[in-house]
Amino acid sequence: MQGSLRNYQHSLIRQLADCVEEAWRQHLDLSPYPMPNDLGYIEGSLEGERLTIENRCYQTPQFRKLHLELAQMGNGLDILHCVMFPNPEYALPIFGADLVGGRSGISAAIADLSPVNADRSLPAHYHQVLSALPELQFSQPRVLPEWADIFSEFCLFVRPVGAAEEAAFLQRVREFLMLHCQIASTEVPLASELEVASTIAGQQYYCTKQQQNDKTRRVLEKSFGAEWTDRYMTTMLFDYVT
Ligand code: 18B
Repeated sequence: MQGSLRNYQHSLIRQLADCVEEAWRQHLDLSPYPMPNDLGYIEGSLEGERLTIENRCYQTPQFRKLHLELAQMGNGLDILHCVMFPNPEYALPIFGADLVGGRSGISAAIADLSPVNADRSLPAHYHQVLSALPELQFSQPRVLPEWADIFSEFCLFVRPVGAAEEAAFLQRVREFLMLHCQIASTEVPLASELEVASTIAGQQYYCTKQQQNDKTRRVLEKSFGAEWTDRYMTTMLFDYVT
């Protein structure tokens, strides 16, 4: 995986992108994910703001789609977006992360292992390990918007201030990823169709909520227009099995 947009992005974005790919390569059996040709590298500049997007996607037996996206607007706004969509035959939560920032620092750093089962609680093993991690203190915690009822009690949402908080965020996301990849790689498929239907419904709920993020929508619309953005958010960022 050669160098890319990340070499020109905020250092926390570069480090998190490297960390995600390292976890995937180390623990998972990656195959290419059939991505529409025209979505690997995208540039748009409808209203004058040039937005460059780089997508990488893989699949594994346990994951329908592993998606890492890096984006940069002009030279000012850097974004990392990552979602690990489980194959719905496995009762796994959804790992998701979003980093948004630029020159003056990262304004939003979000990471979670989000439950998708019927009672929207994490599987016991996840809960046990995550509860045992030391609680982190950030000087600028952020408040989730109304649509964001999909996240777990372990969700991190902060504006990291300074090198120590950036490192703490990165380390916690590394812990999420290691736990998740380790559990996922030994997970066996669900036996009942009813249970599979329930994870499908949970993933669908997660995606429809994420599609309501107007901050994401607005950034994409400025460079690509409303129609393209709607299609991109529903087919590339947050698509689901029905
Ligand atoms: N997102 N983010 O991925 N978003 O994709 N993101 C923002 O400082 C993009 C995810 C999440 O406060 C902001 O306020 C673009 C995933 C939440 O109302 C901008 C892309 C998760 C918020 C963008 C992208 C996720 C948020 C505002 C495509 C979680 C707070 C930054 C490349 C797992 C929303 C700021 C709020 C914020 C933009 C969460 C500009 C364009 C996977 C909760």
